Amino acid sequence: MNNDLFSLNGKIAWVTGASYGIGYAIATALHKAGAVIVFNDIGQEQLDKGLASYKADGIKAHGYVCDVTDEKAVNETAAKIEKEVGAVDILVNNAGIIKRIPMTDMSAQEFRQVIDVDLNAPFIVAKAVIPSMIKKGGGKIINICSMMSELGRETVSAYAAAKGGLKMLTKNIASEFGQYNIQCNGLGPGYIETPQTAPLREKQADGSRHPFDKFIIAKTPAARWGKPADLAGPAVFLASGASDFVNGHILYVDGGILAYIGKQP
Ligand code: NAP
Ligand code: GCO
Repeated sequence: MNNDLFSLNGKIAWVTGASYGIGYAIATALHKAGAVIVFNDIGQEQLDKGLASYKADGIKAHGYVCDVTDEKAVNETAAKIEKEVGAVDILVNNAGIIKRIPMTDMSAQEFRQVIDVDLNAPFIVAKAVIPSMIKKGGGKIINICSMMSELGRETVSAYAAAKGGLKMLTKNIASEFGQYNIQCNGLGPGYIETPQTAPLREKQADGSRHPFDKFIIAKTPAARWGKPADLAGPAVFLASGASDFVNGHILYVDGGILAYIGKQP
């Protein structure tokens, strides 16, 4: 097997919202495959924490304060990255939020906030880097989707609508820009141990597992929550030449949860 197939040497990767969590794990994996890492965060304090983490892990990351929902700020950041680091070869639209609120209790403003970060922002950031990707002769866009791109559940209406839309935005970018050698695919993590899912794993007062924690364990063939590192290989695959003929695909990294009816209680 030609190992260069998965090499990212000489590539510049921008991972949005990657001070920690899934974005940090993906950025670390892309670095190990040879990419130069660029990331952003919404605030300077969190960005500095992220820079310190990358440094501690031996990674010289380039960090920028940027709210991905702010089109002007995104365009300015993309221009700064191109000037200071180089044109982006790999974009990972990772930044995301969730609000777990019963739909009839959720305000339209709260719904719009989730759609803004989880769907509008991937559009904005992709739009900012596609022209330079075309100039360079191609590029890779990886949108971090979710099992909620396929399934719903109580309290996550805005998130599921956003991630379902992100699945179709992924397919549309693939359709519109495949002719320029741009591959746009999705990564669909299952339930992963990060700050975003911490409330679903909180120990109960008696020290027992959270009911949702037990539910996910029973629904997952792997019988465990995913770790951010479980996304490393799939991310490198979709960022590398190994996936040059993979386009518009959502690669689920979920331990088999989408394939499984669940263990009998
Ligand atoms: P997380 O721990 O909540 O981290 C989210 C990151 O996005 C943080 O660094 C956050 O920065 C950043 N962010 C949020 N809004 C932003 C904005 N407007 N501009 C710039 N950065 C922003 O989430 P995670 O679990 O790592 O998830 C990362 C991605 O994977 C998300 O898209 C999420 O929907 C998706 N996902 C997660 C799971 C899971 O089980 N964890 C499963 C499937 C998909 P601040 O800390 O400064 O707010
Ligand atoms: C939730 C969880 C999920 C995960 C992930 C699953 O509240 O159901 O946060 O949405 O974050 O998206 O793939």
